[in-house]
Amino acid sequence: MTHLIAKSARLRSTPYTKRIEEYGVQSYTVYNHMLLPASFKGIEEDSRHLKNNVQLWDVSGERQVQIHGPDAAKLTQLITCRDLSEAKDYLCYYAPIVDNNGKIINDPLIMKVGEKTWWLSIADTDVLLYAKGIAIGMNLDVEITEPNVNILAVQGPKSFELMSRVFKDIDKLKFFNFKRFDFQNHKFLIARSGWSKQGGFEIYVDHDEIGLNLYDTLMSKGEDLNVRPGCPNLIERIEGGLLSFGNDMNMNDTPLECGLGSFVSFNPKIDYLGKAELEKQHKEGVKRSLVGLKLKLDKIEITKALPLKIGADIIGELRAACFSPDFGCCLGIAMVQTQYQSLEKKQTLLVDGEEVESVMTNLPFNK
Ligand code: THG
Repeated sequence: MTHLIAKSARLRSTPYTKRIEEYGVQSYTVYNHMLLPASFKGIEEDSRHLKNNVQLWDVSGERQVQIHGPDAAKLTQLITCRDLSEAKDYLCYYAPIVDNNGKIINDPLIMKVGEKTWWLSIADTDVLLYAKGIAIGMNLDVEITEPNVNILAVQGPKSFELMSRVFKDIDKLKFFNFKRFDFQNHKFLIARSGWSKQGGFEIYVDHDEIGLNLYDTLMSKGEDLNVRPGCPNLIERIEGGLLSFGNDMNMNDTPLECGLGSFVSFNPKIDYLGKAELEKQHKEGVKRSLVGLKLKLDKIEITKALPLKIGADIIGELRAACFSPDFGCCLGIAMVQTQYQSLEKKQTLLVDGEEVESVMTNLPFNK
C-alpha cells in the first residue's frame, strides 16, 4: 500500500517542487523539514540511469546554516572536529559537527564563502539551533541564519558535458573546489561535489526565479544527453559507501566509530567541543565501527536498524541496506563490535532473527 504524506507549510516545499511533480516524482522523504525526492522511476532504474547519463537533483533539503560575523571562524571551528584553521575560500570541507562528548551532531560540507561568512551545508538535523545555543552560551559575536539557498545538483558521467553547455569555464573547476559562475547576469556559487560517486556539480541557487530558468535550461540543453530529474539514490550511495546521517550514523556514534578518522584533528593548536573525548577514544581504540555487509538475499528493505547476531551473541546492528543489481546481492552498512569483525569471511549472521549468509567487508564496497 502506498501512503501519502500530507503537505503543509511546516513540511517545506522547494522552488522546484512544481517542476519535479510535473516530471513525475514517485516518492519523497523529509530532510531538514523539507521535501526531498527519493525516487522517480524506482531506485533500480534511477540508479542505472544515474550511472550512465546525467540527472538534475532538487537537493534543497541540504540547507545552508550561515554563520556570519567577527566570531564566525571561532564558532565554526568550535563545533567541528576537522581542522579548519587553514580553510581556503575556494574549497569544500567534509567536516563532522560533534557535541561535547565527541558524538556526531551532523556531517555537513563546510565552506568559507566570505571573510567572515561560513556556510554549513547540512545533513538532516537542526544544526542552526545547536550553533545558536553554543553562540549564546559563549557570548560569541555572530549572526546565524538559514539563507534562501536551494541546491540543484547535476550528477552523472554526462554532467560535465551538460554543465559546459551552460557555464563558461566550468570544466576547469577541480573536485571539491567552488567558484562563482554567471547565468543570466547572476553569479551562482557552484562546487564540483555531490552525493554520488558518478561525478558532478552542485549549484547553490540563491535566486528562485533565475533558478527556475536554470532548471529549465539544464533540462532542455540536456535532452540529447538523456537528462532526467533524479535524487540521491539508495543503491548508488550504499555501493559507493557514502554515509547517510540518521541512517548509517546517529548522535550516539563518534566520527572515529564511523570511519571518519581522517576528518578528526588532534592538532594541539585548535580547540573544539568533544576533543578530549575523541583523543581518549583514539588512544584506547574504538570498540565498534561501521562495516559493509554482503548479504545473500535478493531483496531487503530497512526502515529502522535491525539487530545482528552470531548465535546468541548480539554483535551490532544493520542500519541501511538495499539489493544491488551490479553486485548481485544485498549490500548493508552495519555498526559492529570490533571483537566480532572478521573481514572477508563467509559466515551466517542472524539479521533480525533470520539466518543470512554474509561477508563483512571494509567500506566502500569492492566487487
Ligand atoms: N552536498 C552538499 N550538502 C550536503 C551533502 C552533499 N549535506 C548533507 C550531506 N550531503 C552531507 N554528507 C556528505 C557525505 C559525503 C560527502 C559529502 C557530504 C562526500 N564525500 C566524498 C566521498 O566520500 O567520496 C569526499 C569526502 C572528502 O574526501 O572530503 O562527497 O552531498 N552540498
